[in-house]
Amino acid sequence: MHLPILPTINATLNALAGVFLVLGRIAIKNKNSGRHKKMMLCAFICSALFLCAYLYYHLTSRGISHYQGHGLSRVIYFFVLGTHSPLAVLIVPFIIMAIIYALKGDFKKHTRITRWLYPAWGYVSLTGVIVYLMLYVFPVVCFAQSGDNIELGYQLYLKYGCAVCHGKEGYGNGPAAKNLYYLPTNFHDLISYRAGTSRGQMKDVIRHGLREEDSIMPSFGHIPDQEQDRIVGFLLSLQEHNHEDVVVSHAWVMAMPPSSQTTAAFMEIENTTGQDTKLVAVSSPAARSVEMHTMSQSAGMMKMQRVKEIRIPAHGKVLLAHGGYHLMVIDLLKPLKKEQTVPFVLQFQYGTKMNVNAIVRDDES
Ligand code: HEC
Ligand SMILES: [Cu+2]
Repeated sequence: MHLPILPTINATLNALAGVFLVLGRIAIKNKNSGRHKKMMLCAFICSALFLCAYLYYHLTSRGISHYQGHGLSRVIYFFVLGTHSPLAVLIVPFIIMAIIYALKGDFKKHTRITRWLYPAWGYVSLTGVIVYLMLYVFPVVCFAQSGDNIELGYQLYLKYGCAVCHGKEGYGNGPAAKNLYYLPTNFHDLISYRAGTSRGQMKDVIRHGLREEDSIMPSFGHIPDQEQDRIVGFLLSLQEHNHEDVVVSHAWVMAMPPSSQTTAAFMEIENTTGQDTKLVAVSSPAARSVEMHTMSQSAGMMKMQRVKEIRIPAHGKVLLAHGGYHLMVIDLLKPLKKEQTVPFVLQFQYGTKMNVNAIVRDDES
């Protein structure tokens, strides 16, 4: 969960101020005025720091944070914020007055102020925390896209027939595409969008179709709202995968005597995104087929075994190397020469493809 640092500090200061206020209140109820003084001083410092940080944040950050919720929660948010901010400023002179009277020993006047200052200050601290939770924490928790949701979005994409035009992998090359005057959008290619690439813009297209007279993109307003969101989540993931997020390095092919028609290829695959991905297929124009293999031990012997996919975890790296995962290059069309490069096409989940050139060299291990 990525939360902005300054608002997080502000919320913490508010929460601390609230705790000190309560402790200070308990102390004075128990007639422990020394402790009361310390606690109220701490509350004052927390609130003063908060006010400075709050002003600093709002003077320096360009955009104002907009609340993302709808309906009742939006009303609550604006009520809470609408009372929190003015009250936070309003109580400052009264806090200072209360402190001055306390220092002078004029406790009659001190309590006259604190009788209502206490709940007001408490309200400001509490609502400071609530505003923060509504603005930064709940949206992240409630709207975060998990890997499962994207998979689900893909299922819905197939279910509602988007693939007929846009293709199974979102490249805009479905079976119906060739009969259309306008090519369906290739979701991997940001330039091919006409209405826009953001979540809201795509949802608008799904709901209303493309509102241009020559458009063929139909309206899918009958799809339930939540399912539209899921589909858009999937489409967004295709855009993300376009941004060089999987990095392949050190690709090489084992040099073999000319008589051998089979060899193996190795490489390092790094996933720099926050989302797991899978290598689902590999091909090469230099061979009839390329299979993904792993080594496993059975009855004390190492054995090769074909696998359907290789998972590359989020922010993780998978090494295709001796004794582990590797690519079997089967039925070479021509014998390979040393130092020659062999092109491979790696295909990842949801159709992201990647070209990799591997160099032919001797086995060094
Ligand atoms: C009948 C074919 C067809 C089907 C089915 C179809 N689309 Fe489209 N879609 C298109 C075409 C064609 C475009 C390109 C826009 C244009 O020029 O009309 C497009 C464009 C889009 C765009 C991008 C709009 C832009 O900014 O350019 C989105 C998003 C989209 N489609 C989503 C979907 C989703 C989601 C589904 C399934 C629920 C779907 N489409 C089903 C034909 C189709
Ligand atoms: Cu093998």
